[in-house]
Amino acid sequence: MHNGTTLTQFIIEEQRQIGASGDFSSLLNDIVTACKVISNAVHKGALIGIQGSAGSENVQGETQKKLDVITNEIFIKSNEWAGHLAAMGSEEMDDIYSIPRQYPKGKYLLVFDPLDGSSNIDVNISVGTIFSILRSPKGMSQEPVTARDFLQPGTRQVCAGYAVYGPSTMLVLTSGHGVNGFTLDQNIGEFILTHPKMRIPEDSTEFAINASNERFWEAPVQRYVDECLKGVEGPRKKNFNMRWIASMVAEVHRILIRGGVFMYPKDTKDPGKAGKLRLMYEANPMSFIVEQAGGASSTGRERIMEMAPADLHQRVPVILGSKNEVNRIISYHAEPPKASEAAA
Ligand code: AHM
Ligand code: MG
Repeated sequence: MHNGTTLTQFIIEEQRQIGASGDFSSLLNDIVTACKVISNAVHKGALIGIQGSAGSENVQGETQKKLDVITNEIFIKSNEWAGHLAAMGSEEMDDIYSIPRQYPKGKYLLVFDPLDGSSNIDVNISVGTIFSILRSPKGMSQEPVTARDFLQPGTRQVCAGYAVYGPSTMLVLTSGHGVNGFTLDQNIGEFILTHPKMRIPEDSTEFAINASNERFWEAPVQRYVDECLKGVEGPRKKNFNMRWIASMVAEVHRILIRGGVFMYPKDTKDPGKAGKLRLMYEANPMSFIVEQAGGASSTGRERIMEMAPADLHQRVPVILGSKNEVNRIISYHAEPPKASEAAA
């Protein structure tokens, strides 16, 4: 029998400390329920015939997996009814989802990626859910919410979290008072606080990047990775290790546990795209968590959480993780380009 703090207990106690209304706790509870339902579906996998492609594309022009569509639906159904939200935005929906008329409207906005890293589902590698809660600028008024209401910098997030569906299911959360991790006890259906006050080590010798894009990277990222690869013989005078799971949630989770740097930087692969990852429901929530755990998060040129979003589905370069490594990469971006690079 477990004897730890349940997530429900943790949320209610935190709410008492900050004197918040029960609305926020209750919203978080619905999000947690959605993550449990998704965890159950993901773990059943091929047994319930939900792997493979859905035969459709999302707003990014990416092929949707059946589970992308199903998990998006799970998130909507869990969160639309209780009266805490005014609208939702998702990686899987072109437009925002306004709360239907039959339900009361609330004061929060929810943005999410219901199943990040979904290219990993069919090969049975960890995937996750990422979410971010914002206040609706319309407050409790009955005025209709628009996509523009979502375009707030990451510094305004009320709460951010992710669930990682790995060997165990974990939920990691911040509401601006540090980061806490909970593990799902499948037998009792409750998340238990197993990783209180998570901290990212400031130094690290592990980096994560999709090296197949190397020829498209900018000079500062080329330089950083090159110096890591040179190991003890290079300017860093130490050996580095590399990981690439292609599942941002798993990658960020590893960094929260043992440090490291994760990069999906700006590249020239597709000049129309500033990066691969999405600001509102991937980069911002992960940046909030990483910063709250003592890490740093940047595009290389600016703090991600201070960016003024222009679009719900905006893409952004992401460099996050152990503070001293991220700061080093930022400093490389700040150096004037060499004459040969400037001419290129
Ligand atoms: P998705 O939201 O379509 O799953 O894409 C995001 C994922 C991240 O989890 C991961 O870091 C990245 O895409 C991997 O990209 P790549 O396949 O280029 O390595
Ligand atoms: Mg995603």
